[in-house]
Amino acid sequence: VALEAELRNAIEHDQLELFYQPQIDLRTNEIVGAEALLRWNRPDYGVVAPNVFLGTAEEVGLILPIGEWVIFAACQQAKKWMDMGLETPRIAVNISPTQFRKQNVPQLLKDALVSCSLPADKLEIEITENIVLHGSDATVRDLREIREMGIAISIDDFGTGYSSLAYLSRYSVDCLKIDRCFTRDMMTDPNNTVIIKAIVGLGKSLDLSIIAEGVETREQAEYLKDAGCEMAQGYLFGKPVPAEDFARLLEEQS
Ligand code: G
Ligand code: G
Ligand code: MN
Ligand code: NA
Repeated sequence: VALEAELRNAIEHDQLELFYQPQIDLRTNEIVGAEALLRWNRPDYGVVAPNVFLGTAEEVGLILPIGEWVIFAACQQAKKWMDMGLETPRIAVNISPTQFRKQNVPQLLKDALVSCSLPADKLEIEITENIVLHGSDATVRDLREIREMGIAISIDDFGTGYSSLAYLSRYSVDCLKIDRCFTRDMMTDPNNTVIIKAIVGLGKSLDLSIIAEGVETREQAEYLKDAGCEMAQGYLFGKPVPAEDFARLLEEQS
């Protein structure tokens, strides 16, 4: 209950912030995307990571106002970078299954794009397989509508969910994000390299792009590139950083 009250307070008092982590094209080493990751600047505690408070936020329904805030904040930021003349990549925001169940996500995204005058191709959403596992017809319609707007859809933590692969043909998605757990042990566990190659092959045959998460070493990046993986995200290329720091990364490459 204490956390809930403070979390309400956090929204009202501007304590939420988005950090941005670069997504890299493995062939050109250019930044081609950014994942927006939520942080809570909690007075007396410092920066709090989302897994500390998003569970509670889900339970008490605060994920809805927080999720709305995230969408608008990311769109505002992307527009700001564009107005600064920076070559602005697509920004990916995480959307939880609860948001899809309880909110009109397509409408929210549309409102955010319009109010920020942001082109749809600058926005991407990340959803998990669990969204599609119990996917109602309404979810199918929502995802289709979002994609028809020109917003890209990624499957986050791909390979860790419990859903069948059938949804990949039923739902139109653009990108699979290979979960960090496969990248982490890939140089020591041959099973993981087999899984990575399988995901890349699946992506190619379904015409989806593939990004590997949690890339921490050159060796991993080289291996992924050779396996046909196009993009990567991870500490090797950059940790999630505040917007001003991310703008500096964009300046460096333009
Ligand atoms: O930034 P970090 O690696 O600590 O994020 C931990 C988890 O929190 C990740 O699984 C990420 O998807 C999730 N997360 C981060 N930001 C958001 C957000 O804005 N909304 C939702 N729903 N999840 C987020
Ligand atoms: O579930 P999701 O992919 O949205 O979570 C992203 C989380 O992974 C963020 O909390 C981010 O800080 C973390 N992360 C991003 N890159 C790396 C990495 O290279 N290594 C590790 N250990 N964590 C990472
Ligand atoms: Mn994510
Ligand atoms: Na992930």
